[in-house]
Amino acid sequence: MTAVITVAPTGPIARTADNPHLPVTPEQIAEQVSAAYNEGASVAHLHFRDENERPTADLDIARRAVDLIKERCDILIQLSTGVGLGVPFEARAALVELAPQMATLNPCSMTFGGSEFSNPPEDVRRLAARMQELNVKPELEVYDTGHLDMALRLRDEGLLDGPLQFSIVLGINGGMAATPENLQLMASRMPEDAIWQVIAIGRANLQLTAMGLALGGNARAGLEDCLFLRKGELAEGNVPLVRRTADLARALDRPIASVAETRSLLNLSGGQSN
Ligand code: KMH
Ligand code: ZN
Repeated sequence: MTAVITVAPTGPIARTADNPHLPVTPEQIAEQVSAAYNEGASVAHLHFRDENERPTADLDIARRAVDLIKERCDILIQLSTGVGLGVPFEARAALVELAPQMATLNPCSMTFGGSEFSNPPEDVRRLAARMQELNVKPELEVYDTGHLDMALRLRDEGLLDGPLQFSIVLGINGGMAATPENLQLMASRMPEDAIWQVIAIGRANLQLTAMGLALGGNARAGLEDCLFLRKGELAEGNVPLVRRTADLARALDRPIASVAETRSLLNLSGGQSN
């Protein structure tokens, strides 16, 4: 079975002071995404930054980054509607109007480190319905068992179409801890036809990514989730992280999914970006 590799180059939290190789401008993001594509990534999970490196839902910045990526490669675009803590929900939701192939959908509010990640139920329902109208495939970010139940409820209400695509996020303070037991539990609760990957934040990133691949999940790699290649060694950009993940998948007998294979696996048909 092939493995889909998603590159998450930037995220909302780290700054270049934490890792000087973090891409923050549209040009830097496009460069690192296309380099990651050459290493096997078929999906790019994107957050954007303003001129002060703050997370932004600015549509011009987003459009510019996506255009620059498309000039370089045909990687599938997944926009984060999480954007960044403190960015108003309506601004975050507006990103799906760019009609990417995919976008994240965070089903529940939660404590997120020292802040609050706000996803009120009626806003989430409205965003899910809009994504359905625009044929933007949701990637459901679940940080706890109850988030999975909420996603299944949205499916039962007709707001999500199968196959459902999940990210099991482990290691956020306020969500499930990054432990093998928690991953095993969540993987065992995935619907039969679901497509899923592990997002393990921080130190357990490599081990839980390997475990996810061994259990049949897909994999995500990039500086959004982990700034280090190994203890004490900052990753020199996204490429070393994606390359290692691709090597890991192949070692586990999971050939890397091409863009065409990923499209077919996810049943992608929509989005202007197609
Ligand atoms: N870092 C948080 C704001 C998403 O991309 O949709 C959660 C997040 C989820 O990044
Ligand atoms: Zn993200």
